[in-house]
Amino acid sequence: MKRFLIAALAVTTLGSAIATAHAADDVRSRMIRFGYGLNEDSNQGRAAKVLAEEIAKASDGKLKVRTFASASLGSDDQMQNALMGGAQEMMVGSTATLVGIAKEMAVWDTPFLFESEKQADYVLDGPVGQKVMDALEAKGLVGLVYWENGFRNLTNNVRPVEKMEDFNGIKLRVMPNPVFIDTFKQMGANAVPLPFSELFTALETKAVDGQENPYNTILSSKFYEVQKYLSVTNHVYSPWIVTASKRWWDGLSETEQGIIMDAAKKSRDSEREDTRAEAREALAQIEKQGMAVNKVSPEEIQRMRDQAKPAIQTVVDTVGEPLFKEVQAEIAKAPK
Ligand code: 2Q2
Repeated sequence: MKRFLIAALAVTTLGSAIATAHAADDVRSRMIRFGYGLNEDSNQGRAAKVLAEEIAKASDGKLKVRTFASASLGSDDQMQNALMGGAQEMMVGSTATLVGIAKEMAVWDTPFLFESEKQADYVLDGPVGQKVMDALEAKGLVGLVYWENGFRNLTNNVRPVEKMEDFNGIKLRVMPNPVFIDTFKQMGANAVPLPFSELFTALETKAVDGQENPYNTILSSKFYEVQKYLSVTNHVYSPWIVTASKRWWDGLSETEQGIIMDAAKKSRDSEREDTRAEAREALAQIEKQGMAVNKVSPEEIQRMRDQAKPAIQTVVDTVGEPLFKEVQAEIAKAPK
């Protein structure tokens, strides 16, 4: 009996030793460089920290994420190229800056596409959101999850934008993307494409008069220091997307990929919660910082929607009618 117990114990110990060795083999010590454009003290920075912590926790510290804020590894475009070439492992950035790489991404730039965050979550996390993400693979990128950047609003130094004509002559920085350029040209603005990393300086030196971004970014990037008017338009919902270098990703074990994917989903859920909580408080804070805020009337928003229609056609021409329609069908099914 005693001998049997010892034998059984030995087998169990040996078994778990083998299991441990196997798991250890599956997760190697790795350093993951994760870059992003906003500063550390932003919704993007906080979520990057969550992602790094979750990955460390699930890998017993073997997968170490080093985060690089404020575009210190480069602008969105530069980082995307580094990922494709395998010189950087991961990043988060705007889907809008990926359009030159995967044209399907332009579908998210459709002006006034989503009406609520709930609708956006449903479509982005559903099959069509996945399909758009999958278009990155052939280009050397792996899309993991969408985070929320949010509904975009307008700031400038010339005048409060209360009606469409107020856009006239405003030099407006837009994301380097054909749909954004087109949308604001339609409005009558002088649309100037610039990477986000150059935006604060461009506003400060008056190279441009204005820009458009969610409340969270206007606050965390301190645009209130260099901008006078904020006009509430909610003209488009911007997602962020967490991506990995496919070259690097393909060399990971399934266990490692699973750990990173699970952590990415956790970061997505907490990032959206954090972003929405911050957005609810942000406008009051922006006003406190001295910006003059005006809400554009529903009638004027409707005029802007009508005026933006040619830009919607640009989206359809870019992504193809089938994908555009698929997105519309998902929106129709989505909760409001
Ligand atoms: O205006 C922009 O470019 C921003 O909305 C984005 O947040 C920006 O591109 C970030 O992705 C920077 O990492």
